[in-house]
Amino acid sequence: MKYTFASIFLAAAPIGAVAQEATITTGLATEINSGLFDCGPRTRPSAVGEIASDDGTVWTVPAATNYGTVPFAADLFNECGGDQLGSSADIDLNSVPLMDAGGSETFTAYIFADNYFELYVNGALIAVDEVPFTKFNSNLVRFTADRPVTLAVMMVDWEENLGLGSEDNRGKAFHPGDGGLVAHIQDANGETVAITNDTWRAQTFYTSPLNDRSCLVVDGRSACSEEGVDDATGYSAAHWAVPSDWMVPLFDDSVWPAASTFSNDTVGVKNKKAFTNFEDLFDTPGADADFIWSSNLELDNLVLLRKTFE
Ligand SMILES: [Ca+2]
Ligand SMILES: [Ca+2]
Ligand SMILES: [Ca+2]
Ligand SMILES: [Ca+2]
Repeated sequence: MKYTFASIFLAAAPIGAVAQEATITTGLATEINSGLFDCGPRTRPSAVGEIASDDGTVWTVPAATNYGTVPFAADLFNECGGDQLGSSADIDLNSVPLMDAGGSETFTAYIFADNYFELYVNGALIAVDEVPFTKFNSNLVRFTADRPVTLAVMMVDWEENLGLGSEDNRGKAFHPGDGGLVAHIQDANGETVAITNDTWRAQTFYTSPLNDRSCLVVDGRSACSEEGVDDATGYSAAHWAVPSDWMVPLFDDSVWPAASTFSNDTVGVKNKKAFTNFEDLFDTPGADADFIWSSNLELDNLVLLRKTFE
């Protein structure tokens, strides 16, 4: 079954609406990489899989990434053998590599991503997240660029059950995980130039698990269950092709929905030092960055986000 532009147009608010056909896969993907990164015991493997949809297209899940091909973002807090700063007062900006996005003004981005991000600035991929799944980490990226600056972030809510957007959690083998990105970008004087909020654009490219294929678009709200179950191997997923130029400044994101915002409590970061050690950056008075995502924090797992600031 395909969800065409027409069916999406008729629905008031499908999950992460895209004006493009989705293709559907069912069941578990085949593992092609047992883990991009190993953080040791009691962490989830950042495995990668492949699965073919009904039309024969092969999809990489949870996403095709550039992991290992570009530098990792510097650590704010990384319990997988990296730096674990106690607070923003411990940041030494001069020790952070300066990435070149083609300009001369210097900026710093502070990022907490659930679970994995790749950061493009003015079309250039300048850093990726070293820890694709768990433990939860946070990062900073320094870069040079000229204004206007277009930030484009690929976000992946990683998964344990490849192709089925779920993990063993809360007593269920197939429990949908949630996503979320919070970021605060400052200029060389420490002045805020951008924070994550509803002025960003957010588009979904992979939605799973779908307990029933027909639940994807229903009467303004998804009817897809977000409950964990013991066996979801018969569940499905929707995939949309990522435009090759989605990260360049001139890409037309005007048809993408505005990002949805979520509270710290909804995303569940109060017990995560990668967030709480830097609340002055992520909950700055007067520049309080929101967690952002598509409209569905649980079921949308590959979400592309864009924002241009002057
Ligand atoms: Ca991460
Ligand atoms: Ca999810
Ligand atoms: Ca997650
Ligand atoms: Ca905040």
